[in-house]
Amino acid sequence: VLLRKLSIVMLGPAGSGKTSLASALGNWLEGLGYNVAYINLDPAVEVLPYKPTFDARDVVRARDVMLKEGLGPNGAIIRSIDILSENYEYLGKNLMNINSNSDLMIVDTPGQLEILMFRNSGLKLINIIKEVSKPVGVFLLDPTLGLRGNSAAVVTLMAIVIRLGLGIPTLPVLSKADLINVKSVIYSTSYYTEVEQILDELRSGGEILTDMLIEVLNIVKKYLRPERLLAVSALNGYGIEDLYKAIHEIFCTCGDLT
Ligand SMILES: Nc1nc2c(ncn2[C@@H]2O[C@H](COP(=O)(O)OP(=O)(O)O)[C@@H](O)[C@H]2O)c(=O)[nH]1
Ligand SMILES: [Mg+2]
Repeated sequence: VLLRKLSIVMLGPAGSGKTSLASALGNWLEGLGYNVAYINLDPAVEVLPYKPTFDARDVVRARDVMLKEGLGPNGAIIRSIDILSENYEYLGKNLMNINSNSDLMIVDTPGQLEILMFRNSGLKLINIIKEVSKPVGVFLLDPTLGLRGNSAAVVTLMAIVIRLGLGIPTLPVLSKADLINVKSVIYSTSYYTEVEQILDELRSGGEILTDMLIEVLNIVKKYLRPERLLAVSALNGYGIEDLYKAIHEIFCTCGDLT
């Protein structure tokens, strides 16, 4: 019987901090005595801060594809993910082995989240992870983008979209917490009051799409419970323990039906 263990899947736009957090969270878990497997699914990465247990670049390197097939960087990444997914048997066998020889897997993904979500090859990779483990997604958003109060709403909404698209429970997480005043972005300021205000305006406004917006904002409000929206720093470790607790809580409550 295959025991499907936890895998933590780092998701988010390029530069949001997936690779850094994979390393920081893995280090922290190793410090607790866990045997952590690191799965790199980014065929375009040059330098990794962790030692990959499985490395997509052993199957395909985006740079080689670029040269060989005369593609640009984006085309090369898309083609690389296609090639990776064509090797699903090899991947599945390796990940299955790794799953049984480790306590949990941390999965690092390509910057191009849209490849995972909107291409069959990307979804195939996620399916392999689902077959060999019980994945929990961590959706990272860099809060220094200037979204300010809205970071909370945006990261929560996107995590909901990912949850629907990839079919794995996904936690919204703000990265690079060392660079922000966490309190000002999270239980924010005003974030609740802001949403309440927008809702008030909408209710009295009667604009097109008003009903939809009200419902969307209500969803965001509902999922914005403080214990769900997390901020972490890969640099100084802020929030890593809380993140792991939240991941573990989801892992334990999701139930394994196989
Ligand atoms: N200050 C700070 N910088 C970070 C943190 N995490 C990542 N970075 C930086 O953000 C950039 C992108 O990080 P990376 O982990 O490669 O992002 P990825 O593309 O999502 O894998 C790099 O320059 C990192 O050094 C963090 O927690 N704090
Ligand atoms: Mg990366």
